[in-house]
Amino acid sequence: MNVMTPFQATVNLQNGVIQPAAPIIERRLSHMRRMYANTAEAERILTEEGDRLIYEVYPADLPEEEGHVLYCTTIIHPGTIGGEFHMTKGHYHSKRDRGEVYMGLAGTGGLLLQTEDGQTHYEPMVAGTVAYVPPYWAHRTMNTGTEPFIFFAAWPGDAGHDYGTIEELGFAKLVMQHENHAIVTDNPKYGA
Ligand code: M6P
Ligand code: ZN
Repeated sequence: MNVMTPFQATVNLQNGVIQPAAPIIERRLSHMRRMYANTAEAERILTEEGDRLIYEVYPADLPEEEGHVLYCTTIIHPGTIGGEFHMTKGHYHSKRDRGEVYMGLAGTGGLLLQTEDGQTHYEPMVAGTVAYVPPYWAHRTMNTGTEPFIFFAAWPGDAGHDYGTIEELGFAKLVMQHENHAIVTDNPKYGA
């Protein structure tokens, strides 16, 4: 039996920084250039404006093993690409029957979910929203506001991240800016 010493960490509720934490993960537009529906606009931004920082993840320094509960914060910076809100890559869990829980800490955002058998779901999120990701649902979050959108996440240590399925197929829905709010539209490229 490997008994870990209990510990605590602090989440800064204004900027999402966890201390102590493992090294920060930075996701820039170049890491997800084909994930935005308007790929031409993504390429234009990369060429003319540079490699935008889309989001950052502060992960707890914990083993990715069965029995542990992993956690992190994610900070998605505000902005759009061809009208599509800045978002995470999104993933299924490698072990599909593992769930996850999110809690909004600051800003305004959304959680887009889908299953492999074609169900889709969208939940808006603000500070204090607890959104549950049941087993089998792929999940992606987006910033639908004008300030950083910050949320906390916790999930089973052996869940794993499957990015490949989303990289290949995308999400069936897009979350787009329409006047001053978010609308969920069909992804014309989904399954194409
Ligand atoms: C949430 C959790 C993390 C995930 C992060 C960024 O905080 O689901 O596991 O890493 O969002 O999302 P992604 O890994 O899809 O880029
Ligand atoms: Zn997850």
